Amino acid sequence: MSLDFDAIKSNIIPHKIEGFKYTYGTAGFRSKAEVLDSVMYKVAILATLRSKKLNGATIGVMITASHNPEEDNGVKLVDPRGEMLEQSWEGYATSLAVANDGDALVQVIEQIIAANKIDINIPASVIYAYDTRPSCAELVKCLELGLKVSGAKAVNHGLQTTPILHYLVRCINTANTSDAYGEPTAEGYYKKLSEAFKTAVKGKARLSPLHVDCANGVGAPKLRELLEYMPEDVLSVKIVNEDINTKGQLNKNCGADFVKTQQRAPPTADIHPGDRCCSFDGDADRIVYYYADKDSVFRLLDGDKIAGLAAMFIMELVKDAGIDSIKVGVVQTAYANGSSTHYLTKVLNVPVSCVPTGVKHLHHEAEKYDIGVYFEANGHGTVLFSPTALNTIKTSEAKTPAQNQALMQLRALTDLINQTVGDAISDMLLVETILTNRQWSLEEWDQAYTDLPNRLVKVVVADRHIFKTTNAERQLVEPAGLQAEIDANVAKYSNGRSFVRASGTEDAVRVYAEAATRSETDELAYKIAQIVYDRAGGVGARPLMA
Ligand code: G16
Repeated sequence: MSLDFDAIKSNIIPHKIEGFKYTYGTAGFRSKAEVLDSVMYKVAILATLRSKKLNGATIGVMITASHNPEEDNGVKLVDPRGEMLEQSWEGYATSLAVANDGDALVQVIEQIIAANKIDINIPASVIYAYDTRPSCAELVKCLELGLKVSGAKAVNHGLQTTPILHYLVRCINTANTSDAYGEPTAEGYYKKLSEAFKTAVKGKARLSPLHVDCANGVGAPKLRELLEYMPEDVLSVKIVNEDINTKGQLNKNCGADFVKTQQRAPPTADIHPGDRCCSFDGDADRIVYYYADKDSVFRLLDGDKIAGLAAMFIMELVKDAGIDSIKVGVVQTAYANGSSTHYLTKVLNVPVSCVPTGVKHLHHEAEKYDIGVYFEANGHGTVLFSPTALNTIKTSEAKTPAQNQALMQLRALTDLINQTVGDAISDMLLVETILTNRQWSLEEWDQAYTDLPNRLVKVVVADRHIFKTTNAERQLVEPAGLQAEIDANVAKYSNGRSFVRASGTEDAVRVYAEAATRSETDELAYKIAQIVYDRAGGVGARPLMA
């Protein structure tokens, strides 16, 4: 169906606030929900164009602001294989969002069509879903208007976690091919993951109950649905923070981002030594684990620890299965704790790459390995199996019962792990698989290495876009001279490391620091935060150590 430019023009939803800076960043568009109506309309048109460009393949649209507070919202596009939108199209998203009248909008659309030689007569297919934010209802209507005027065949998948939407997109686009990913329904997802989990832990004693903090978000109802497919004697889960109906509760003093940045358990979680706990974020694409040690001290097992655990287990399975030709690699970002990188490179002897923040960067780098384990320290990540690795795992014939067992488990892992994007539910099942096989407590898992103390500080500045980085965000290029000042301060601390980057999801600059001791780390983090505040137009209160 061709494009009705008159309808697109006359239905345009204008910006509510003039001069607002719209950018398709780390995780799509993200800001206060009230300024996003116009963006939804245009994202719908972009999804339609993207589908037409890719011969009518189904494109996904997810309305969520993930870990952000409830008043925020956002939207991101999902490409046909379930990955994030191809980077070269992000600029189009921004150009469309900025266009604020019908003529300007049509002009941008025509430019996109010409630059990509899009045949506008190809029918477009788009699916969409949303999280539990109260603002979703109105934003969905704006998206639907955009889909209607651009003539896409659209299917509403309702309330879903971000990773389930990614799964659905891949399933739809691979249906009836040799690469078919699964049944394109949430039930299909639950069945696939639960069956794989049962196989992967077969014959092993179930662990103690896992306490799952769902951030009062969409992860709660979705995890409940998954558990209907999982007998209690295989996995025992106690859900906390599942209030999705009370206004203001989403991500409030709970969830993976709270636990990681505050380095403490949610106040609502009554944890005792020996309890096994984890937290999802608001759209269930991140997970971190934690426990209280015998002295009731909080201990965090973040994305770095999950990457180490997964790499260790998978490398052993590959070896035990006798398929050592398959090479495992790990991808991290600058936020990875120095101790984790040391553990991976020196103890596990696994190659490690460092890329800028944002799962799209990690995902692409992980594709370069036969088996690529990627995790951001914040708990966002997954494991990718290359077509060669999948084929080897599928077709290798075991010569011994031990090889057979390892191959069977690897096969289960390829179904258990969401290959499209980081997924809290799937990652939780991966960690539970490994711990169940080892019969490990969280304390035993934590023995792999000791994190260097670290601190993340948020600094609000007049314009965060003036911060430009290089070397996988480990160094600042602009504002000029700032990096030299950071370096001079870092040099005063043993094991000191610090970097500064603009957030892609919040209007703030992030300062990360680590050092040999907790007090030195905090001192360094706040010193750098104050330098940023003083030199780059700090707004509000100057950062001060609590
Ligand atoms: C998003 C991205 C992540 C990134 C995080 C923080 O997560 O998908 O890859 O690590 O934002 O980004 P920033 O520091 O730039 O704000 P989520 O879970 O919010 O979608």
